Amino acid sequence: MKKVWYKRLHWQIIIGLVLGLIWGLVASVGGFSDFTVDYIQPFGTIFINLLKLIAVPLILASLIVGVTSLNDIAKLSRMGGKTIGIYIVTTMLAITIGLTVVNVIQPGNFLPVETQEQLMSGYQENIEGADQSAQEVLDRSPMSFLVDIVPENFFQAASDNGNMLQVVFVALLMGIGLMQIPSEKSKSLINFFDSLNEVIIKIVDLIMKVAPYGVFALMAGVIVDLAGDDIGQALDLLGALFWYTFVVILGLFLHLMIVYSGLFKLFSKMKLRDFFKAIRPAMLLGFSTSSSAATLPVTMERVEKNVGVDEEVSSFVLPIGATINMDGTSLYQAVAAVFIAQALGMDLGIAQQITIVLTATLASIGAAGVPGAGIIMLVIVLQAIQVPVEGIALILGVDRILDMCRTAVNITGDAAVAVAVAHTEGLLGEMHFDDE
Ligand code: DAS
Repeated sequence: MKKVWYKRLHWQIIIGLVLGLIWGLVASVGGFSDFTVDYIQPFGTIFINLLKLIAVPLILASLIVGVTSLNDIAKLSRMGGKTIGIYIVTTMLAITIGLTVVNVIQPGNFLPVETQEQLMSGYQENIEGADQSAQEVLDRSPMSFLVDIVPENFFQAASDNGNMLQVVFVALLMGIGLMQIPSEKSKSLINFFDSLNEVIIKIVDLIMKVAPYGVFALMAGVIVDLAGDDIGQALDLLGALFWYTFVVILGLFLHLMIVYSGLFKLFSKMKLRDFFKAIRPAMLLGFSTSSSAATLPVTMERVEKNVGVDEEVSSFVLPIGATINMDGTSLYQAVAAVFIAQALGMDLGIAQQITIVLTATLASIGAAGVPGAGIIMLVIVLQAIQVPVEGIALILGVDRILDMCRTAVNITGDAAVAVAVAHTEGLLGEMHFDDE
């Protein structure tokens, strides 16, 4: 039975966002800010802690499964190598577009400096070496980021939430190690991580069910924290969030127009307009479900029947793409990381921006094709550039709207790569449209 609109999770999250904003503003002028800070904001902290809790096992399991599956793909055929290569290139181009747009428009700097300082002071204790100023931490030698990636002992990485990149490093090492041993020996361990990955994705699903309440509490808390002295600061944050949302959507639009039309000019001479017309139902389903995995059957049907990609290519490229190729998510993570740093008054140097390219690429490979996966993996990127993960509270309210947009782009990217691979394999047929 079709769910009534307000029963759908993304509408519930948007309702949570709006009610949280209203509560925060009314509490500030109505004099019950303390009640909000003492009894409502903690639920927002719990939600953030849930995201941090799940990040380590999600990264470990999904990256190990992702890396070992990349190995199978590359081994399987020349098509595998081509597919992975184009996935990585389009993902890095997406991140570069995101970084360019967010550094040019600088949405976080729409916040007055005193607001940025107030926000940062709230998170200061979470920066390594709390007595150091945030900028001093960032100004440490660029090599310190590299040194911090390698944990001193195998299990410290998983336990020490201080540096998620260590978890990534351990996961990559495990994946590479697993590829070096005979498959009869590695199969059981890979199956273990595969099952763990499934369990974690179910837990992500459960966490997302409480997202409306978490978003309500976070937004109420953020507004009260900011508006404590002056409601104008809360309104400044809303203004900055508007520009942040605009930057993400602009970046996603530019990526669609520039990267995929460039890909078709190189590999298929297909018109972008026709391509979008052929896969529009899949894009819309991805937008409304915020899940690449849930949309996969429709993506495959549209790519095969309407775009003309042979099943031999689509049945190979699309399932992998739904799992490890997320151009929209990687672009969003780059923008979100820089926006949070800007909003906290932190100037990121070139070393941190390069770190974002690398970690957002990995984070998007590790992100599962389910609602909310992208913001959980954003934890890696923030930890890598030493921006307080609590800054996620600033953007969580609008995350679901952006999840819908970035998922639609993720799906489009998978389909575009399927066209490119099919063309080079001589397996791209005629297009068919519904009105034909
Ligand atoms: N919702 C994820 C997907 O299905 C993307 C994300 O969360 O960033 O692609």
